[in-house]
Amino acid sequence: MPVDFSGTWNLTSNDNFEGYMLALGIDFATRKIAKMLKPQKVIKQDGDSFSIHTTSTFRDYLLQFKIGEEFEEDNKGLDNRKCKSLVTWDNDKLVCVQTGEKKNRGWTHWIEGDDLHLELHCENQVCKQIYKRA
Ligand code: ECB
Repeated sequence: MPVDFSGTWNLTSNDNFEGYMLALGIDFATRKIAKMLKPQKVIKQDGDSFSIHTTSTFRDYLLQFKIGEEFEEDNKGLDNRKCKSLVTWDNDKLVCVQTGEKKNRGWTHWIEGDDLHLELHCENQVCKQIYKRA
């Protein structure tokens, strides 16, 4: 049985979000607002189907996918670039590769103790986030 990421999770730490946003070319004004946010993730996991809803007071982002099935992701409200995304299991880690204009783009989720971890990477930048159960 794979890990169950289902639940509601609140951001408690956000290391180098600025560097990640800079790598994505997010403008100064948007970065200034975005780095103040404490987003919440609502994750629904049903077999190989996932829904990850990231919400905040500024913008929301909904991602739905199936493990092993590549899909077009539009990153609407984020950097608005389209990419081809593929999510797979690496042992108990959920790994997404986002192929497109930006090199080395993707993210990894895993659970450590009661915490949800997320590493977001783009080009040479890595943002490390930790979420606690709501
Ligand atoms: C949606 C809440 C954050 C809104 C930030 C607004 C503007 C910043 C623009 C671009 C920065 C890039 C990403 C923002 C960070 C989080 C959004 C979702 C990151 C992501 O890919 O999460 C994955 C893994 O949980 C599921 O989509």
